[in-house]
Amino acid sequence: MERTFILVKPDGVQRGLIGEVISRFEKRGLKLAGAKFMPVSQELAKKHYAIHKGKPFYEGLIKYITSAPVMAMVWEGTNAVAAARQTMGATRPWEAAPGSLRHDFALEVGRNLTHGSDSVKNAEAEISLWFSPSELVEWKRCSDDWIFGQN
Ligand code: IDP
Ligand code: MG
Repeated sequence: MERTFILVKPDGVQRGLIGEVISRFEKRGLKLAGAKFMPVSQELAKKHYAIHKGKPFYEGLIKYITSAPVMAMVWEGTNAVAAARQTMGATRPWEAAPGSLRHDFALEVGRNLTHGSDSVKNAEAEISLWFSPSELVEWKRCSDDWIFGQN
């Protein structure tokens, strides 16, 4: 089953929105495969955001993501990458669809609450950057067939 990597960024943690973010993904039907609450080192932040190196917002982004703990998570489900991005909303909160997390809880692009992988390939790379295999849980959820079932 497809997996994606999600972060509740420092602003979400500081604002007490970890539960809200988890709740949205749970209610959507995505299934939790791993989670840890942790500080982010400079080294990890730079690896995670390597693709943005050189962009005008890069230094500020590293400062932001290392400024307080984050909730790092792996969620799985049908089209997990795209579904999670949709639940998060567009990068710029003022362009995010009503009902999405970034629409409902953010105003600034530099304080946009969550990170979510943007492709299956990047999801795999980010999951292995942030989690060791033993930290990921495979489990049978009693609602799996009611959410992932095919007719
Ligand atoms: P994403 O988080 O929706 O995938 P990316 O384009 O990958 O968006 O950018 C990574 C993060 O960098 C964004 O979530 C946001 O926090 C920050 N960011 C992106 N563009 C800007 C900008 O123009 N100004 C300030 N921060 C930005
Ligand atoms: Mg991105």
